[in-house]
Amino acid sequence: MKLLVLNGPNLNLLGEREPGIYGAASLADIEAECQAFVSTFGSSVRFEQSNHEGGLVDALHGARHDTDGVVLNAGAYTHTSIALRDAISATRLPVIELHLSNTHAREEFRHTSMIAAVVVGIIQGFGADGYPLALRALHQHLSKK
Ligand code: CA2
Repeated sequence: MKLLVLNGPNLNLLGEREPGIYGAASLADIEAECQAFVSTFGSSVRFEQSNHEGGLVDALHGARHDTDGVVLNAGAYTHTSIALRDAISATRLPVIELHLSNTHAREEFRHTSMIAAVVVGIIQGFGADGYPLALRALHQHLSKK
């Protein structure tokens, strides 16, 4: 299976700031762990990150012909982006929504997800461990199709 991990705005700064909320691992650390993890079940994974809403939409469009499924941490666009929701619906890619933090334990404006209704499922609150958890969930989901 060909999988994509797509990260949104500011997640390129992971490990540099706010370790109390987002943990100490950098995006490169997370990518290395994901790479090792998916190789245990014979899949491949690639990674993209964009700080721009349109960049995330483009990445989903670009994935639609050669990718089986996506783990998406859309960052703050989770709470605002109808364009991202439409892109998930339009591409019909199976997407697992992921958050490092438990957004429901945080500010009210983080309690709403614009994409929740069009994703397969959501993993949040487990820090960087959420990435391999989400890849496992995506793999299981795709295996049943
Ligand atoms: O918990 C998550 O993974 C979030 O998607 C992270 C977003 C936030 O807007 C969402 O509500 C929940 C923010 C990512 C910011 O990343 C930073 C990384 C290092 C330092 C500061 C911010």
